[in-house]
Parts: sequence; C-alpha cells; structure tokens
Amino acid sequence: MGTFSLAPDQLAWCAELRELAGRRLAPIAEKGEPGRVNRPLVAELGQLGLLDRLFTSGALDLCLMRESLAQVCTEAETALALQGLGAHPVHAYGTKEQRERWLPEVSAGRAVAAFALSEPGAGSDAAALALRAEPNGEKDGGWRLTGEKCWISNAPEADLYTVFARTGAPSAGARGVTAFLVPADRPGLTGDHLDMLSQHPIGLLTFAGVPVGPDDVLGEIGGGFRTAMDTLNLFRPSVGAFAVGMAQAALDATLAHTAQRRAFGGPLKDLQTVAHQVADMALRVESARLMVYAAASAYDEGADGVPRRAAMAKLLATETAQQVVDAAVQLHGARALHRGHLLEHLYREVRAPRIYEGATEIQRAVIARDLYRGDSYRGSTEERKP
Ligand code: COS
Repeated sequence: MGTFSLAPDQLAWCAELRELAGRRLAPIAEKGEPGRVNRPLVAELGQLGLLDRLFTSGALDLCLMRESLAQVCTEAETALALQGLGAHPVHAYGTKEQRERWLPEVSAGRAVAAFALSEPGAGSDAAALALRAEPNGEKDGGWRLTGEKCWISNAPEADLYTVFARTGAPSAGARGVTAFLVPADRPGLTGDHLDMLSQHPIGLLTFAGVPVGPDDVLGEIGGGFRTAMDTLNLFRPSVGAFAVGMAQAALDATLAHTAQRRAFGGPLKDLQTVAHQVADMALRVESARLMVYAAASAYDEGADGVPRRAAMAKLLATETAQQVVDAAVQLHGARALHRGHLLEHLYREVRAPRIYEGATEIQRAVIARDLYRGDSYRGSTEERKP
C-alpha cells in the first residue's frame, strides 16, 4: 500500500476479486437456501484460494477481500468472513495439533467454523458471559460446558466452534473466561436456527454438559477474553470493509440510475440537489474506506492504538454505509423497495453490522477509554508523548 492509496497490484487484485465474485460465486450464492450455510459456496471460496488467504495474509488483505466481494455478492463475503472469524482463534492461539486438525479443512472449505461469544444475557457486556465450564472431577482435568450461546453465525450447522466459557468465578469477570475449540459432534451440543431481518445462517446453541478436555483449550486458561478481543481487533476494521463494499455498490447503482432516469425534463443528475447528494455519498464512502485501510494497516504493522483505530474504522464505516444505502434508496424511489432489488437487499443487509462485533456504542466506549488513558497515539504527525 502506498501512503494513502492502494498499490497497482492491490487494485488489480480487487478487480479480480469482483470479477470472480460475479462469475464464480454469485451463481452458487443464488442457489443457496436462505438462512442456511451454503456449503458449495464455502467450498468454492476454498477452491479459489481465498479462505487460505485468511490465514496467510494480514488485516489489509482481509479488508480488500471483504470490500471487493461485498460489492458484488454479500453472501460470498459473509461466508468468507465467518470462516475467518470462527477459525482465527485456532490459527492464532491453537496448538500444533489443533491447527493441523482443523485449518486445512477450514481453508479448503470442507469444515465450517463459528465464533461463539454472545449469549442471551451477554452481548455488549461480553465479560458477563455465563456459559459455565465446570471441572468434571476426573483425573484428566477436563470440564463440562453448560449454558447457551445466541446469535452465533453459522450455528447450528458449523463443524467447529470457538466457544468462550467461564472457568473462573463470576466475580473474576473478563479474567475468568477461557476459549475452547468445540467440534460440533460433541455430545450435549444442540442448536437451532434464528430467523433474522436479513436471512443469514445464524442460530443459538445449547450446551448440556458438553465434555471438553485440556486438549480443547485455545490459548491460556483464563486468557479467553483477551483471545476474543484480539480477534475482534482484527475483524472490526474488516466489518468496516464489508460496509464500504456495500456502500460502494449502492453508490454505483445510484450513479447509473441518476444518469439515466429522467424527471422534470432531464436526467436526475442535472438536478443540483441530486448531484450534490451523490457527491456527498462518494465523499463519505471514500473517507470510510481510508479509515478502514488505515486501521488494518496499523494492525499489520503492530502500531499503537490498534483497538481504538479498529473501533473508529468499524464505527465510521458501518454508520456511513447505513446513511449511503438509505440515500441510495431515496434517490431510486419506490423501485428500490421491490423485493429482490439490489437496494432492498442492501437496506436489510447494512443494518446488522452496526450491532455485531461490538455495537456502535461499544466502539465509542473503546475509543473514549483509550483517549482518557492518556498514553494514546495522537496522530501520524505528532510524536507520542513519553
Ligand atoms: N483489545 C485488547 N484488549 C482488550 C480490548 C481490545 N479491544 N478490550 C478490552 N481488552 C482487555 C483490557 O485491556 C482488559 O485487560 P486487563 O484485564 O489485562 O487489564 C480486559 O480486556 C478487560 O477489559 P475491560 O476491563 O475494558 O472489560 P469491560 O468488561 O469493561 O469492557 C468491552 C470490555 C465493552 C470493550 C467488551 O466487552 C466488548 O468489546 N464488548 C463488545 C463485545 C462484542 O464485540 N461482541 C460481539 C461478539 S462477536 S458478533
């Protein structure tokens, strides 16, 4: 990446991804059953080598993939992202055995992964999670998992779950959480689908004494909250990239529509109120995009202030995308509300990213805490205070 723009090879890769999304992925996405995991789509993402890149490239490449796919096929984008979110803790914190067992399968698109953090009573307040990991009392040092997870993408169809459970006392808060790699075929693990505004493979999970052993722990016992937060630091900018891709698609559709649709004796674009609104949409999309790239690059470089920058990028991009998609609907008029219209799809699709992986309000909390800590990164032109 150049200082403020993508390098020619990155731009060419994005164009190639958009082309693949249209030619190879969208036709498979269309055949999928709404609200269910589309396994042929996941397999095709594996075949194209895109899932492998989740684990071999950095945050910026993840953002470029998500933005490019989202412009053409949101289903492919989401299927890719969920493999990454679910399996990243295995990639980053797993033992050699866990990695060898699962990552080749996830990369090939044969195994579907899921990230199970949220619970009915613990969404924004993730440290309040209540799923219990109780010692099984046997010599092997294992546990039994009891409780519920909710709004888990790819559940209950996934093959492996990264599950965050309480191994310490409730009073231990964030420090009493441990991450486990739970294969879907463990006894006592069941689930159900949830029917959402935008039809996604998403569901709830019930753990009725699911056995896990020391070999299933991901990272350190008691270190699970950090594992979750570090995973979100990587994925939050990329949620922003997904939003930027959708906003760009809405902007492109608006440019085409306002150039050809005639009203009051000429094309809509000749009305200054329309042209200025379109200019404003483009301005917002571009600023969100730059913020996303900057946050992802900061992650890749191990720069200061990664949680704050990730939070800023996610917040700005998801809120921007909502505004841009809404403006695009307005400029298209009633046709945008027809079921099956691109904008009707984007209008439903754009809402959830303002909530998941940390709602906008949580991102503000992350930003504010960092600012008040006093040692925060103050911008690229100013030295860090000692
Ligand atoms: N990156 C790295 N570490 C982080 C972090 C981040 N983004 N956020 C918190 N931490 C660390 C803190 O530094 C602290 O570590 P120490 O105990 O070593 O000091 C620990 O985690 C606990 O943090 P904190 O005390 O801030 O926890 P809180 O419970 O007060 O709040 C928030 C944490 C609100 C930031 C957290 O619960 C959150 O991100 N909530 C949203 C959850 C979410 O995104 N859910 C979506 C699930 S996936 S769809």
